[in-house]
Amino acid sequence: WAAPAKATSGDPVADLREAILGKLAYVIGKTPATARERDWFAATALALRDRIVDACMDSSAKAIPHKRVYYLSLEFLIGRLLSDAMNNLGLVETTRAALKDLGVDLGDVEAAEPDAALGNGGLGRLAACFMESMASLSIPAIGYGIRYDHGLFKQSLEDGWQKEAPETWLAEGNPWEFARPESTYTIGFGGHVTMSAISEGVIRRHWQPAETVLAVAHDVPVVGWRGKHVNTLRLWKAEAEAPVELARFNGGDHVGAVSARARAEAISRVLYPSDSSDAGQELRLRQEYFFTSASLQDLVRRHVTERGDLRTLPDHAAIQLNDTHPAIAVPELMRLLLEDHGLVWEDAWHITTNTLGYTNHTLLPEALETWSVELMERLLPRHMQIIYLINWMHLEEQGRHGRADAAHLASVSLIDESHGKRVRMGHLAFHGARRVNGVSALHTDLMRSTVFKDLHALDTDKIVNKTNGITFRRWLHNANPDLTRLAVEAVGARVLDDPEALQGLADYAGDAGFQARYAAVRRSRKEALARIVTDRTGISIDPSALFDVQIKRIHEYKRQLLNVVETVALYQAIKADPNRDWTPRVKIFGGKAAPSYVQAKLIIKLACDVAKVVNDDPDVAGRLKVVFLPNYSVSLAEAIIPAADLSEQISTAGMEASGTGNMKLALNGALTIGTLDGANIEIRDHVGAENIFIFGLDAAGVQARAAEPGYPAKAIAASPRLAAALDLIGSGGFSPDDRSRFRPLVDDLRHNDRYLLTVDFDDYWRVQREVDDAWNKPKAWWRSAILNTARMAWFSSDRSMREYAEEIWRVRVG
Ligand code: DL6
Repeated sequence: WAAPAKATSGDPVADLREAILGKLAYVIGKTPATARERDWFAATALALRDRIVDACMDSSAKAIPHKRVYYLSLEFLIGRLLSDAMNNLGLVETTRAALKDLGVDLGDVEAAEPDAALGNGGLGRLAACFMESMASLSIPAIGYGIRYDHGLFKQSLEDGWQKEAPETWLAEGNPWEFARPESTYTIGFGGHVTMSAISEGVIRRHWQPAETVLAVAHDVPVVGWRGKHVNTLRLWKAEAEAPVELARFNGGDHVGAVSARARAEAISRVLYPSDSSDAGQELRLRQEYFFTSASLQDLVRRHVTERGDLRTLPDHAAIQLNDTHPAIAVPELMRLLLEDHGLVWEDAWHITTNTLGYTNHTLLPEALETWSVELMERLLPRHMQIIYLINWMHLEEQGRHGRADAAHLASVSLIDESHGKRVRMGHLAFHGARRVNGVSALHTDLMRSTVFKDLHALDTDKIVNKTNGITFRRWLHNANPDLTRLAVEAVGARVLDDPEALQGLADYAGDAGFQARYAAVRRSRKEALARIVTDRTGISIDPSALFDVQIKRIHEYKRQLLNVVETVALYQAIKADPNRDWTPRVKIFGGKAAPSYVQAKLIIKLACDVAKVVNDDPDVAGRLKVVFLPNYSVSLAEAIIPAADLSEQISTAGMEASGTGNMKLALNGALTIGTLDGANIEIRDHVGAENIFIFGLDAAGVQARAAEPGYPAKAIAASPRLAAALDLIGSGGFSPDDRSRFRPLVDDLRHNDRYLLTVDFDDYWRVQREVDDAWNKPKAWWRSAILNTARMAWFSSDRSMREYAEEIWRVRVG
């Protein structure tokens, strides 16, 4: 099948202009005179979507792919899609010209697109980058997730306190998606399990759910670079089987008549706003099972239609579990194979364990998902039986290998019995997968030596490392077109197709003329960001100051507090010696705190209170400013990253699995100040130790120091600078209206300090002053910045995807 032929004038701009006008009139029902920017956006998106469909029809007209990747993720933080689509179709300038003909500015149209914030942070954004890269590499793939009505909450700051409001990206529809009601699956919950004997000694079990919900597919096409290949992001919307209980309605119970519908639809209503686990919340488990079951039913049906025999599933499907959120896939795939398709246990287990892969994204104990057996038995009784059986066989196997000691069995068991019985979803995913991967070299090593130590010992080939990556199409080409143009002029257009070509920029790193042009690009991005900052916060900042940026979720282990305390110490130092030659800095923060995360919200408030005092103090004017930009999002990141001079990656070593913001900032030429954590280590190895500022304890040092009793008190006693900063914060120096407001933060640092902020503080201060000195040597600074851009090619998500394809999925690229 091919797309219907369209009449073309031979003039691409005129064709697109007419297509946009047609959509505006016949789909949106507006004239150019009455159209708002949002209408122009929808018309433009629809016109471009047609081009994507053309490309898609071309690619799906090809033979059924030998093997597909199914990427299951509870989060896809895709952001805006218009610039991706235009760029990958090679239509940026055509679209700009077509809209210009109509008196419309492309920038305004792009700004009218709501961010699809279907994710919290790193994990969700990684999934979005991977989808784009798979399409660009022509890896046949379907991403499966949830079509949340409301993505990540909108953050506002009221007097520095984070307030949350619902996000409404679907309020005016989504022009990118196709509803596919024909792909609807029934998802069960609760109920009981019945048994029937099918022959002597063979018993079949059947789940009889008490409640069912429909999962309805909505497809968003994902077009790859140069429009060569289109994949699908299939998002499930929850619907009730009956939209209204008529008998109840007719009986006068008008609200009760739609209560089942409300309960069903609640599943895809809101994204959980925590980037660590929401264990214990029943709705979360319902979300996880809902999208996992729908996705598995869909891919099993596709396989049966295309190939007939389910035994060949591992040859034609690779299912990747993005963290443990879809880990229920292990018993669900078993259930589908056993119950719906009549396979025997051994075959079903062979298929399952040769089809699934599992990516771990965190080792923080509080973020490792577990579900109480009681809840699982109530919500998913058949799955709990299957998990018990898998576990029984797994533990029996240990016995056969002479490892039946209680400590070993407790460590490898899928059930944690230390605080009531809970299913360890990480262990379940690990045991059910053929390959398990970490997301940076350090993180993978720590997986092997800590959380999964004993499971790893059972099969030392299972854990592999796949360091994260980012798509350069979005994070360089789209976010920083001026820098991209400069790169193309310097080393040729092949940089657009092959990130490795960026290496060629190294030849220009010391070239004064090139440095000036590189610096001019940065300057223009900083001016643009300064306008955004003034618009959104009323604070004016000087683009010639060093822009020091920390943008990410607010979390204690990411140590925004370390940065704020250092800011306070710097403020004190400037006030004590105002005539010194201080390096002008603007500290820029952005990020959301989980709504229930009290300490994180207090850290935001502290940053805002410090900003108020510092920015109003004439003694530090021109030397230090502090900004907390509200409502951090993918599109705000696209504006901040090209404007950053310094990238703060200062997590406690061993705690940040990888990071991907660190990669985006370094690619755009910000120098990193960071700890030896996550992918920072690999970034240092690539950009060179002389082009990055490393400080603090490494992961082994953290472990050792954390075991020393009283380490925070010792560190504070040894650092008058840190002590003074903490005294000022703790005594209300930034909160005259409530002098004890920040006592909980300071007391925690003094007595607990789980994230070793006090221990790393002095080294952080020292290296920050090295940064000051380096900034004052522009020739060397720009050389380092250019070398960062030149040497980040390895962090392309195309590289990550190639590695997954070859070593985990065993699927052909291209
Ligand atoms: O792997 C993507 C991303 C890493 O870069 C971050 O280091 C890590 O914190 C993040 N994890 C999450 C939530 N984790 N869980 N579960 O976003 O993953």
